[in-house]
Amino acid sequence: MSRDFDKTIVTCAATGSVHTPTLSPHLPVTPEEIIEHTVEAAEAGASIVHVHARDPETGKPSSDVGLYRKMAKGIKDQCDAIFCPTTGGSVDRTVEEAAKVVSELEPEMATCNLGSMNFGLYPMARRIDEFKYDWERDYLEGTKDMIFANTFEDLEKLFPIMQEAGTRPELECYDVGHIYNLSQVFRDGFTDAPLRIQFVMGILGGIGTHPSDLVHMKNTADRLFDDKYSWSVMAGGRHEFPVCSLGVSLGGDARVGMEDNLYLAKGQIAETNAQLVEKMVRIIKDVCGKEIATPDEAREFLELKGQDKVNF
Ligand code: KMH
Ligand code: ZN
Repeated sequence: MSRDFDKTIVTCAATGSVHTPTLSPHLPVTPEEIIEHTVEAAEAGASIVHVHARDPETGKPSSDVGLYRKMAKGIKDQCDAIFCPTTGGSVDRTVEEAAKVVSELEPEMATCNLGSMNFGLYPMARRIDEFKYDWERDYLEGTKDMIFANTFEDLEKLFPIMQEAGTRPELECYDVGHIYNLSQVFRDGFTDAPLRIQFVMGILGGIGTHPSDLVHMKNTADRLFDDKYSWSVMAGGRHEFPVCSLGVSLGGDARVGMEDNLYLAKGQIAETNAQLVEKMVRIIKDVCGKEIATPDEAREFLELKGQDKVNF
């Protein structure tokens, strides 16, 4: 992939649906907390903010579009970061439920997951003796017998909804097969260039976090999509910073945040998402020698419709 744009786009994924509140007392849960974390992350250099909703009382992942609308508005009132909600984060919702955030809010970007897979969160439950909320243990342990389903039929439903809303999909590829799945739906005309891929590394059920894993993902996408795509990378847990640093060195963009990783360093829990973004920004500037893209620079590069065309 050739890339004229030489700045790096940082995404902050502030809360997600992988971690549960007991794993970090700092995980933002209410719309107000998520807004505060993402606005601070944007001030620290994130030009895209990726958001999941959680039940404000219990912290459980939620598909309530009202919560998404509240967060989207709150973030837009305070900063110009690109709002990119999930369409797949919670494992137990249908494609129709997940797509409502797109058809109702018409955001500039939203995620789109490219394949079905195991999604094992259950090892995290072993670290905890006592959970804060009743749902957490079952939620994590239940992933031992759970399939994260994103079938071709689901994709063929989701892409037209995105197209209709003018929302650019952020194409989540958790393994090499997902890149081939994307190639199929791209050739079938369900989504257009420029493609924006997120390489998701280190989910139990997907590809690992070894440097050669990332190089293999990139080489495969280069071969299949050449200059029709750009990419960002994220990695779970302690692999976040090493893998993102490699990704930026290879010409990609980086995603950090509490959705993927709760620690700034071994034994040092992050208190805010902005701290994770600040660390990534330092690495990008000081180690990789690159500059950080502003939200408007990211919009132009990713060919987004603009903040004035969203419905929130
Ligand atoms: N939860 C991450 C592993 C999404 O939200 O649709 C990937 C993700 C996908 O962020
Ligand atoms: Zn997500």
